[in-house]
Amino acid sequence: MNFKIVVAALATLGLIAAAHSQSAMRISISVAQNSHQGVGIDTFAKEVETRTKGRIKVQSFYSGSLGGERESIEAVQLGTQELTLTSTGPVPNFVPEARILDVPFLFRDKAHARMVLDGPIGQEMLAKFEPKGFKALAWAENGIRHMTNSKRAVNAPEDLKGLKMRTMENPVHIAAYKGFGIVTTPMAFPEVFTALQQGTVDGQENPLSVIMAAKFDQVQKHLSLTGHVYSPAIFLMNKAAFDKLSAEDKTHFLEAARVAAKANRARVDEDDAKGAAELKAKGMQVIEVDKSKFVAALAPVNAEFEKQFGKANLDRIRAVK
Ligand code: EAX
Repeated sequence: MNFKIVVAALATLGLIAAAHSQSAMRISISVAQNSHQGVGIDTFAKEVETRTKGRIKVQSFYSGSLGGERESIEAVQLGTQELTLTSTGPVPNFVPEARILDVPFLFRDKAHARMVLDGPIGQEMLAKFEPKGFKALAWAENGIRHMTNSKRAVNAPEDLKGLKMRTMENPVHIAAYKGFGIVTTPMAFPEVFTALQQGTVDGQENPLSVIMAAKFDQVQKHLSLTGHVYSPAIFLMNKAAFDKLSAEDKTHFLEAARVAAKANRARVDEDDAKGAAELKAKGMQVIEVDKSKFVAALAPVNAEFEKQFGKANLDRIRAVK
């Protein structure tokens, strides 16, 4: 046999073996693929693959198939999973400084929140993840949260008293919702549909994007457009996995996350534009509320938050225009 051919054949085999041994990185979300977060991670995976000319592949996992958000963040911190896109719900358990972003009625609207997150305040916050074992690639968006339940129409804050609601595992949300008189039950997202279906809890709160993606209309009757809190999302990567990348690939990952966040936010806007009508068509009662009453009901809790987070820090966020 011609020696050169053997060498060429072995080299080819070697290349194939090398290509195969380079397993894909993993990224997860807790909601379904057909969602604002699905668009986010699918765009990210595609962008990484294109920008690295196929050298690096990212495989997407949806619907909490790798675990809920807290478990995914833990896995990314440990490095058993490279990446996740998560709401900031469980993030304060890892990076306490991020709590301030979950304060109810802090942001005027999505545009305000995006400006804060993409500006100096948000970028300073991303850096706080590094000492905890994460590379925070970019802010993305979960959306503005509204309340649903199966018990009664919630028109005013008084109607919330005694409602048993699932909350995220987030200390700021829990404190605030207790302030409304809600009986709070923190729970990981993958368990929520069944808990609502079985009546373990009466309600939950989430952006329209999540309510639609999770089909909560099948198990919840009343939707109140409370818009009580903005819910950021974040692309997190295991820090060691990021540090191992070449300088060029690091840029590719950061750029991919930025492009993905844009696609994710665009889908949130689409969902917000059509969500109320779509959920109504599916049988939900959609209630426009007087938001100022809900803001007023939280005044005592907000005074607490001002003490806890510092009025100057909250004002710095409020002042962004
Ligand atoms: O990130 O847990 C939640 O309610 C989150 O909003 C949801 O998993 C999407």
